[in-house]
Amino acid sequence: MTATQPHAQYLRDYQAPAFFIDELELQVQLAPLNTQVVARSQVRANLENPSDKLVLDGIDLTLLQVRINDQAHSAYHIEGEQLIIEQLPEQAFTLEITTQCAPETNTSLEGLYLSDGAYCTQCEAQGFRKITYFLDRPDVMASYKVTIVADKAQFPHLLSNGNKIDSGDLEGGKHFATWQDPFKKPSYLFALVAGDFDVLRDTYTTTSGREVALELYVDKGNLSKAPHAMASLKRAMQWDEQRFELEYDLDVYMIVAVDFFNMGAMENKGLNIFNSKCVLANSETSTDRDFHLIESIVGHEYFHNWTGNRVTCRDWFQLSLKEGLTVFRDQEFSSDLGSRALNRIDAVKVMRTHQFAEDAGPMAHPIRPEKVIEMNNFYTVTVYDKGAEVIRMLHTLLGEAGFQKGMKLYFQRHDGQAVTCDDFVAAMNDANDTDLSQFSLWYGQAGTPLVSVREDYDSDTKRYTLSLTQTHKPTAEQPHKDNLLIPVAIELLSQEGQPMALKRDGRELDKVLHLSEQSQEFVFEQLDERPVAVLFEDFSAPVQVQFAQALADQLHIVRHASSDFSRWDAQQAALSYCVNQALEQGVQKPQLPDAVLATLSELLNGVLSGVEADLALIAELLYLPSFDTLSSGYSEIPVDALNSIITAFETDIAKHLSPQLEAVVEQFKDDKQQTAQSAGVRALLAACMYYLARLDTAIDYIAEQANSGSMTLSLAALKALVLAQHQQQNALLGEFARRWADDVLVLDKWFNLQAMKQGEQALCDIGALFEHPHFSWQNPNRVRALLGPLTMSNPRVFHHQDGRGYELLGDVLVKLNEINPQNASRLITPLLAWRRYDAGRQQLMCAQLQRLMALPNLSKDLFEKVEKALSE
Ligand code: B3K
Ligand code: ZN
Repeated sequence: MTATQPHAQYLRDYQAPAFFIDELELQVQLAPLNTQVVARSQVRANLENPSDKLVLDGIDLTLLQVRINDQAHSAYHIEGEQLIIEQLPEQAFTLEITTQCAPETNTSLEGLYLSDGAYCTQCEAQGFRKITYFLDRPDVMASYKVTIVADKAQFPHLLSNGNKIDSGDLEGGKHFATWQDPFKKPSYLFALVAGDFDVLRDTYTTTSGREVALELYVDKGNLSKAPHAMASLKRAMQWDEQRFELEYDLDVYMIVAVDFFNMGAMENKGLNIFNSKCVLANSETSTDRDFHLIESIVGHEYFHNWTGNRVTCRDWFQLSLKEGLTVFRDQEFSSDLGSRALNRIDAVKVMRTHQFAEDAGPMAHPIRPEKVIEMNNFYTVTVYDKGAEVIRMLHTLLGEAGFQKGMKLYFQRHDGQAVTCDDFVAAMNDANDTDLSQFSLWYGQAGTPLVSVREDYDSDTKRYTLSLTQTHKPTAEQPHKDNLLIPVAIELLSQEGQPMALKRDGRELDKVLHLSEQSQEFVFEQLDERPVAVLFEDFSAPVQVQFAQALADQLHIVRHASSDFSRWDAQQAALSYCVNQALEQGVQKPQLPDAVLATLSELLNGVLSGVEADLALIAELLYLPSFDTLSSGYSEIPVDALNSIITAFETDIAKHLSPQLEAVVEQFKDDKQQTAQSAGVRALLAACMYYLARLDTAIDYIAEQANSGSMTLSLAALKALVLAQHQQQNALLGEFARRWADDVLVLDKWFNLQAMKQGEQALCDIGALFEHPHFSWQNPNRVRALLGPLTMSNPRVFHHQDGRGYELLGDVLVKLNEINPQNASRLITPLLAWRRYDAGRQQLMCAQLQRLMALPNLSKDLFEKVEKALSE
């Protein structure tokens, strides 16, 4: 934290380091308040960028000693967060630095800290500098040898990256372990863990015959919740071999689960550290979504071993090089193993709900940002999820074979290096002998492109013309934009619902149109009737689409599109259209058009008769777009009107479909299996309860599900009752809390449910939970469990015009600014969008931002966002 104005770093100022560190030996003597770290580095001057000073990064460290070539050295001084060493020997030398740090008081959960009695580390992006003074930047890659010393009884497991090469007992009940990592790595991939765990062990044999030991470390007593993550890891290893021909490269792969963790997980070489929420699962305590998420995150961290660790980033502006690509890989993993359509729906919801909003606010940035104050602020939906969409567009343009050729060349050229996004695109470009120069603009341009569509069918000539125009609104810090290369995948449906051939000049055309100019016309011939166009099939580009497609055509797509994703997408478009119509007409009692209700009814009849077999997909088709997704269509968000239209439409659905919803509930029973089919049944039952809870007709059934023994159904039932403000909600929530009082992860779910409460009393009830004996300001999962649902998906309570929701978030941020700035900075997001609300709300939200800005010790993390939000 800093009292002075933090300064920004710019991509354009990148310079190679003045020194390299080729080898690092760390000796770490663990103690809660005075852990001693001796760091012995082999330093080499970079002759291409010489300097007579070695400038190392370090934060919250007590410096005890500096030695050069085994002699005490005194020509150094500390300036802010840097140690500057002078009078250096020429070219190469050994530098030994002794420091102390205090893991016990490190509540930032960055660097070395204690999580419930276990030591662990988080170094990405710049946490290593809280462990020792170092060149803490990803283009400095060293081989690490690490010795850990700690009390043996308290910390029987001492872990670090690579292979254990030595261990033994020491005096005073202590012991040690020495680890060596054969691969050079940047400091952000360093990890150390010491604790008392239960271990689940397994092995995996790679295609080339290497046997890898797999070890999953969990808190004592949690072993029964580890097998799913282990099985997921083995599936990920196998999938990466089959689809990308990439094998694991060390003898051991370790995963440690800890309760105190800022994010989901971290891909440290050979020693992943995970938020326990992203590892632990069993069928009693976890939802189907938890199982799915764990598999995808275990996969994601594993896939980083190649895309991130073997080839890493030159500097942090290149973060999407590893994150966009690895998200793309984990999405493909989930899609190959499960339902491609559902995975695509999930990914697109994130884009439309969160990424488009980021693009529309003060934190808008390209997937390769140009200016950063606090790097932790850039682990964003833009860098990750839009980054993955950019990779997906490359995949769409080059095809699987071309994309894999590009990947091969990328590894061939850059294995063991720290490189840039341009290097990645160059490999894709060269391997395919193509020209990706216009495409590469996606890396540097912020904002969501808008594609406007006009269509024309001429029955005389049988020609159908699509006219597409791309426009790019200015975003924060980027007034001027270029035209991009936008892949537009299409399908044309006949009036019967059959796919029609795409032809011009008698030739069959590719289904992916390339929109590269500002406006282009695409003509299709030999069409005997007016086609219904499915555009941006599978969300082929991360854009917003403006297309006045008739409601009847949208519903035709819901019924007939070949892509299940596009069926859902058209349903969302139809519902958004209806919301917008109701808003424009300003009617007192908005009603869903009969045609929409008829389509939903038809879908449910299809389920009941067995025609619609993908129940999870139908469940998705039953929901309206979220409040945030709908908001993205308006420059000033009509909060109250949107809320009442959503309520009115949902009540319409409940009333009109109740006979079928009840019939579904009657016909489909949960068999408690962990299969996709059974999860589909549960997803559909959850959707039924969501609506039926409003009618009071199926309350006994719903109350029964709250205690059904399936966490998915239990949560869905409780959520339905909470949202409907049913009188039974408190009794059932109380029962749930008593039943799961000892399970931290399930208690988080209980906090989630509390934060979904509706009505005038809700905010008071939620505020009171900060005093709950199970609430902890230090545990990010707990803080987010309460704040996340309230601020992100409870707009009626959070955006209540009395401003108490904003004030509560302000109070939380003031507090977290001191305890855990990274967590604070993630929770502030809803306030940043203050300019998109009405004058009254603007004033109330802005007051909270100004309150933060006035804090004497505002963290860099919050400063960067608050300053942008206020000055935009
Ligand atoms: N690379 C980490 C995220 C680190 C976040 C630092 N604030 C997890 C991941 O994306 O795999
Ligand atoms: Zn990642």
